[in-house]
Amino acid sequence: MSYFPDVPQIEFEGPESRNPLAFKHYNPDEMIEGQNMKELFRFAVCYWHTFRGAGSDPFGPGTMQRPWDDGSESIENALKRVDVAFEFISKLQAPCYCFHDRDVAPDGETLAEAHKNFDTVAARLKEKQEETGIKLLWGTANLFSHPRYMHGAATSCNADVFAYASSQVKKCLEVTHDLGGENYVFWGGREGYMNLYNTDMQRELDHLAKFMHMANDYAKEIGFTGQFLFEPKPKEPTKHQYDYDAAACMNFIRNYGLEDVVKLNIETNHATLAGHTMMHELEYARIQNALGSIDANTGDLLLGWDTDQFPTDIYLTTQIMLVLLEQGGLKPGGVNFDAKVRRESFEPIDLFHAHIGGMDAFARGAKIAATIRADNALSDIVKERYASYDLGIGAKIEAGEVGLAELESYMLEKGEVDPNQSGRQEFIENLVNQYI
Ligand code: XUL
Ligand code: CO
Repeated sequence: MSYFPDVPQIEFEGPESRNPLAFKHYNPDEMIEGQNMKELFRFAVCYWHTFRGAGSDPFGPGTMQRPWDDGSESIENALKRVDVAFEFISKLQAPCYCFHDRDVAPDGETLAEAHKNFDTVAARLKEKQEETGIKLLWGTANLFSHPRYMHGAATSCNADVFAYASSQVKKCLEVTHDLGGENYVFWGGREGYMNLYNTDMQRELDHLAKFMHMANDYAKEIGFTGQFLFEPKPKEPTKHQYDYDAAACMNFIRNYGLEDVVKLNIETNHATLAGHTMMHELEYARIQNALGSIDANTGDLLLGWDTDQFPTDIYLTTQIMLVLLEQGGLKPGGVNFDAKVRRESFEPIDLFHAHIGGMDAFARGAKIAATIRADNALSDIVKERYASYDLGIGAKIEAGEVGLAELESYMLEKGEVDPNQSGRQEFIENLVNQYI
């Protein structure tokens, strides 16, 4: 039984191919800086947008045609979706997938029923993983959709909600562990606030830290050695999310002694909502040894909300890959397409076009970034720009050999600084264009 009978296995055909159902640049076996593309990207398909997204927006209901889905919350429907998902992911040659507990399995009237549903569907997921070799990049618990989470989960003012969220995470950690998940994500859903008049920020942050330590203790207890990841996001749904950006997350992580426990899952459109570029967020995380994984998508500068579009911009993927290659890849993390097809792209085939385009955009970005790096085109410029710190007074500053008094004597004797050099911004932008 095939759910995509008209779609063949998607293969690499090369840049000259005009086949929309073929890769032009993503070639799983092609080597980039010593790793094949499959291992370099570790592409993941996300369950929520791809298999649960119906295409609704604030102005109207869903538009998606998903002939296999009867729209119900039955176990049968959920199990059938697993078969659809694994056929899709296999045909796409994506090595991994990601889920929230409530994407894959129906919620229950009670927590016990929800756990039971999750177990039933997880058993099918496991079977399919074994059959296809597809791996779970990360699991996560949905601690934001159900109305009980209206005030947040770990930062809710209601202690019972904290307890419910903890139970959900406990279960989801167990299932993720059982499915061999390599990471576990905490996106802070509704962990934030709308108004400080009714909010005890200190208490909420302390609670969030307690929650993370409990999760870590439990992960150790069950032998889950996967990487914990925070996913920064500045706004949506709350006005101010606690995990605003990589810097805010790092401060929280250090403040509460979680630096050996949590890294970051950086998402493109979350970076731009925070007023940063993706490259900024990635580099900020990388230099602190906290870049764990990425959620690949893009926003729309004119719309300005979290549109979760598929990434097709080669400049964007080139910038991302410059940072990822500098780090030597993301393992055990990967590139998860937290992206959805547009509401107007309602046919199943659009799911293939979207993912193929995203994978090709990353492959192309990687090839461009690798050439820039092989030529030392940017690194030579950067090295040269800071050369004054390699010798003389700069070297002494870096080595901690001088203080303000020595620097004053140095400058009193010298009188004026060596002339500044041009930053050559336009020259460098032109140079990058030569590689694109
Ligand atoms: C929300 C978002 C989530 C997380 C997982 O903006 O990105 O889908 O990736 O909870
Ligand atoms: Co995300």
